[in-house]
Amino acid sequence: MASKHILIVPGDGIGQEVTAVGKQVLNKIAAKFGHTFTYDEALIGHVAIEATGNPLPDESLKKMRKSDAVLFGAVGHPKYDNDPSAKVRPEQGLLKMRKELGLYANLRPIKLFDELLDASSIRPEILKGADILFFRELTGDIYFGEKGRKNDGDTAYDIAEYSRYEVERIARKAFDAARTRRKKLCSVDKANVIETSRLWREVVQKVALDYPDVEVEHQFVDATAMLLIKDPRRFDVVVTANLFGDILTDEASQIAGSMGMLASASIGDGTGVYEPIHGSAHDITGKGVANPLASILSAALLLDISFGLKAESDAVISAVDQVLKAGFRTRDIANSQTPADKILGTAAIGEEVLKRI
Ligand code: GGG
Repeated sequence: MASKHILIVPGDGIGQEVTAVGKQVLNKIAAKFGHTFTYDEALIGHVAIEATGNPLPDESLKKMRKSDAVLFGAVGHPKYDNDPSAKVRPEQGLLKMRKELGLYANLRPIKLFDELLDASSIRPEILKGADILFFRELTGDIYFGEKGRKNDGDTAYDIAEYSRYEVERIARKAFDAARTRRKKLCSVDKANVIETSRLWREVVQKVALDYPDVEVEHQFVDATAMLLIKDPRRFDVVVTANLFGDILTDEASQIAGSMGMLASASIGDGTGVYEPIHGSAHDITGKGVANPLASILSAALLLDISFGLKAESDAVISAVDQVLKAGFRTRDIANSQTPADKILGTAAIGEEVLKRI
């Protein structure tokens, strides 16, 4: 029987709605399997700025460090998107959390549930069986390098930086994962143009020597963007830099039918953070229609990776599968054939998952 302390960090917009459902799922797992999960909450993002002026208050960081795992929602607010001169922004909280907790590896499984073959705009015969595990490097690259303005503000710059050490540690995580899957690894870069990508490729080639059982290919990011749509089943484990991973996994979410289906795990030196890959989606906030399945699947990753509770994690994934098999959908994964009474809101589809755990 496990006794664990989980920090719930809903953040902004639909983060609040979907994380509430993720927490219900964790509660149900604790009750069913006899574990004791205790909870606390912390602020991040726009809600933290409103309350304290800081997108990641020290108190939140302290609570994260003391927890066994964090279930996180999303950050963002349209008011900052339309104000490029804003000095304090919700996303700064997200980046600081990743840096301070040493969360250098972001795992993003792109798994298509068979029942959602018709939710994707990609042809089913190309898609069926697609199953990719992305490793997005999370604490380096252009996101964390020096940035600023010069020439009286008329020129802007963001510096991309990677050290050998940073590339090697994410590469090793990805190779280790490839060994447990189809033993295929694709490293994505832009080594024909970018210096950090040349170092990236050099380091991955060196690490590959320690994994002779893993088949390695190197692809440019632009070619990868095309191949994900043309032939997604050719990929097994994909490892890439922060910016490329951010963009490619949003694209790859269409393989799984919707951004609302993609969970992620951010791991590294300390407490792991689990979150849907989607953002705060203010256009649907408060309407009760957000898809909570990515948060539920993030809770499944939390149980497996941070707590080692594989059977419990599988029970969550199986419950999601059964809900989809029963024909239930949220708006984002429904199509013109979905009966109206099968299209559920956030809380109702959460209830269907809970019933099947
Ligand atoms: N749950 C993911 C989230 O809140 N995304 C918003 C965002 O700012 N993402 C940028 C990033 O992931 O680097």
